[in-house]
Amino acid sequence: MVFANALPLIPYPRSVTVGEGAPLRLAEDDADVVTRIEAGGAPESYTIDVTSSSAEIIGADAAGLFYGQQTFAQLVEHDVQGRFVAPVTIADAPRFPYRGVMLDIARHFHGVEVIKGYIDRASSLKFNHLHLHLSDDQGWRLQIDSWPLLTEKASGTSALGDPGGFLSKDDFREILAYAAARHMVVVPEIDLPGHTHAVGVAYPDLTEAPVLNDHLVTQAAELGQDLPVDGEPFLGWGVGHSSVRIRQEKTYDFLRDVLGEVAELTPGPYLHIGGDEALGTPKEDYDYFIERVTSMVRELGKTPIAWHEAGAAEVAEGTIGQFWGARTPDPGHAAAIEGFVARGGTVILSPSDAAYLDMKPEADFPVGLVWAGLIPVSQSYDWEPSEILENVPDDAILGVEAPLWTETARTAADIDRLIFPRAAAQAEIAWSRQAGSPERDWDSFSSRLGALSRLWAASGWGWYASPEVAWAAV
Ligand code: TNX
Repeated sequence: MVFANALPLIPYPRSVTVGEGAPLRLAEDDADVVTRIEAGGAPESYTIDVTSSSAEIIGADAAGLFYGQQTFAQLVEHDVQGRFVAPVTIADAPRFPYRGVMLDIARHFHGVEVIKGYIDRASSLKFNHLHLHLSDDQGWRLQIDSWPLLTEKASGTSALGDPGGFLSKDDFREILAYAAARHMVVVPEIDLPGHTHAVGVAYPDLTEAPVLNDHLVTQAAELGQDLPVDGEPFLGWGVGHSSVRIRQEKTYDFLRDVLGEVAELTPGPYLHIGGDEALGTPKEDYDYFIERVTSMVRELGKTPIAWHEAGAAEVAEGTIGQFWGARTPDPGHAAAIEGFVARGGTVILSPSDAAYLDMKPEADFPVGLVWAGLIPVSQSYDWEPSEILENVPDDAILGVEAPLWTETARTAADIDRLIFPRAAAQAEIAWSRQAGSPERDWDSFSSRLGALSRLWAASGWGWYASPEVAWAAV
């Protein structure tokens, strides 16, 4: 079988030819590895050529060279004499241009150092977009000069009463630069019109009073969490109770300022406006809001992204939809996402029962949620982007994103054990050839995954040692 010979690479490259001869011994400083950029190939593509006497990594662009270096790092082996690489020729290019991870720094605030660590981990797997969820009911996490009370009054706490925090603009710029150096585009999200309880803690006349739904009330009782109280920090994690005031002009003055500052800070092309779980908002108001705010983002010079619910409204032309339904979608969710495509937009796939990094992998796992089911590693690997949404043509799929919501993820160690190893599965789905191709198969993936733990251990990164995988001794 093909996979028995597959090298321990994730995501698996497009073409790998094992060479002949003795391995190449590497100098301590990698001085014998030649790297260069040769324009002309596909964006982000690269080649690697290792013989017994030489090693060369050629990127079609700077990102391609960076990805070639990430692959090369996975090829390096060790023995008593030091480091070596076996002869091999690789030609590689990504399947999708958008390969994202999301980090929610609103439910639990995670600061610059943790975010940089998240970038290190993600970029090593060739993810090229970092979506930052910057605001939610529990806190506002980015400095906004024109509305300073957002961070002064509404960033002090996290879910469960844990400490909060926020990113200053300089912090944000530091993250942008760190991400750019690792070829990751930052996608900022200001979640609207729901998930805005924190806005009302800072500016009460911008938000509606909480609208409680039955699920929220039952869940809060089960978890022993308080219900949201207008104007007070919210320490629980029930959703769907908050909204900005949609039928007043002041809200749009506020949003023009906030989204304007975020757009000005951010060099990338995208601005995510949320749009999910506005459960207490009348449909007419929601539709009016989405139409207006996606157009506003366009006027600010950015491409709007919104969660799939927004596709049921008249989103601005070209708005990108992010699907978070199940791999076998509820018909309503599938219909909503088609709205983006009908208006010239594309789709990012984040199927919650496979790509959600915050779901527990097993029932007694110490962190994580379970609303989309348990997601063992094998299930996280078990999906094919072109097979989720029947009426979305393949060329309308921009890519794949793996979100990490942080209701329960309080520490960097919690983040590690939720994202690894399942982020590696999403990386392969986003980069490698489609399901059914050689190596894009659980037996191959899981055996290659077992070897990756060496690299993670050497980098000081934690992971969940799933019993489904035969892990290499580290
Ligand atoms: C659903 S996915 C949400 C988030 C929660 C998450 C927890 C989405 C667009 N909304 O508000 O944090 O579930 O898994």
